[in-house]
Amino acid sequence: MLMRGGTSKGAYFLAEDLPADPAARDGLLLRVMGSPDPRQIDGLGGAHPLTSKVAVVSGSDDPEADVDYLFLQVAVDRPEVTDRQNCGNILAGVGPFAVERGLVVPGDGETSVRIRMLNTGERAVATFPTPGGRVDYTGDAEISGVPGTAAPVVIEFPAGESPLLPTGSVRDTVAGTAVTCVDNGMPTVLIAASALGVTGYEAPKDLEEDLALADRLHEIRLAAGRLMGLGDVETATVPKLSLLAPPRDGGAVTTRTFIPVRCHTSIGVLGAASVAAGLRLPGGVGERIARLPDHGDRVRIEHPTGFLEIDTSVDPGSDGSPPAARRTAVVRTARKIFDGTVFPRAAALPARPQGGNDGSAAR
Ligand code: NQM
Repeated sequence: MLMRGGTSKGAYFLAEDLPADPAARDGLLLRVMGSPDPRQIDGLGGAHPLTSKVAVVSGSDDPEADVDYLFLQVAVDRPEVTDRQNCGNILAGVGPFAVERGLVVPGDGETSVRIRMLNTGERAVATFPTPGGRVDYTGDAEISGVPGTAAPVVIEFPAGESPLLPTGSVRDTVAGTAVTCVDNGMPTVLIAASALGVTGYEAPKDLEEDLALADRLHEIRLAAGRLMGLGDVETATVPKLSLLAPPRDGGAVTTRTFIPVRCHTSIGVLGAASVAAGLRLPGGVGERIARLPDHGDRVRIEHPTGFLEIDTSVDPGSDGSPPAARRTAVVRTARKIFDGTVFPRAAALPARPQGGNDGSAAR
C-alpha cells in the first residue's frame, strides 16, 4: 500500500509479504523503489529521501503492543537500505494500515493502536477515526507541508529509555562549533544558524547549494556522530542537523533541518521532538534563540513550509541524574494513496561494458 504519512510518503508492507532475510528484503526494496537512480524512474520512489521510505508492519508478540513497525530508509542514488533511523511521519500511517490489513480490530468511532517501533525499541500509540469500523481518511486536520485537510492521527510517545543527551553534556564543541546533541526519538544535532554564517531563514534549495556550508555540516556531523556513540556516520542517515534561528511567526524557534545532506522541506516528527526537548534544556545552544511559551508542553517549531506543533515535557534532572524526556505528543495526518501489486524491476541489471562497472550498482 502506498501511503502519505505526515509530510512523507512510503510503501507499506506486511512483514510476511517480504523476504525474511534482510539482505534479500533490501535488494527487493531497492528494485521496488527504483534505487539507485537520482530520478527513481523505474520504481515507486519519489526521488527524494522524504518519498523513498518503507514501513514493514506485523502483529506483535509483545503483550504491550498491537503491531511491530520497522522503518527502512531506501537511499535514492545509492544501493543502500538502512534501519538505523526511525521515522515519525511514516509512523502516522502505521495504525490505519494495520486496520486496513486486519492486524487490528477497529473500534466504532476511533481506534488506538499500540506500536512497537523496532528501529529504536521505543513505543507509540496512534489514535485515529474509524467511524463504523472503517478507517476514514477525511477530516479537518491541517498540517504544514501537506495541501488540504485530512483525518487527524494523534500520536503519543511515552517516556523513552535512551538518554536524552547522548554525549552526556548539554553543550559540546565539535569542529569548532557549539552544538547540543539530543535524542528524543531521533539523534539530532542542534546548531545556531548564525554560528554557520547563515540566517536560518533561507530556502532549503539555497542552503543545499551552499557548498561551504555542506562541508562544514559534514565535518560537524562526523565529529558529533562519534561523540554521540554512533560511530562512523559517513554514510548513515543520522544524526540529523537542525539549524536554529529566532522564531518569525509566533513559534518557539525557526529550523532548517538536514537529513542529513538534503535539507528537509519541513521537519521530521521525531526530529521536531528532539529539537523541542533540546530547547527546554538550560545551557543548550537553543536557550538564547528560542522563545518558549510560559505555560504548557506545546511548542511550535517553525520550518520552511510552516510549522509543526509538538507537546514535550522534560525532566531537567537533578543531583547527578541526567535530563530525560517525560512525554511527547503530536498530531499528524495520513492517507491511503494506492493499494495494489507492485512489479519490481528484474533482479539482474544488464551487465555493464567491461571495465565500466565501478561496483556501485545494485545487484
Ligand atoms: O524525524 C525525515 C520525515 C523524516 C523523519 C528524516 C521523521 C522523524 O520527515 O520522525 O519523520 O529526518 O529523515 O519523514
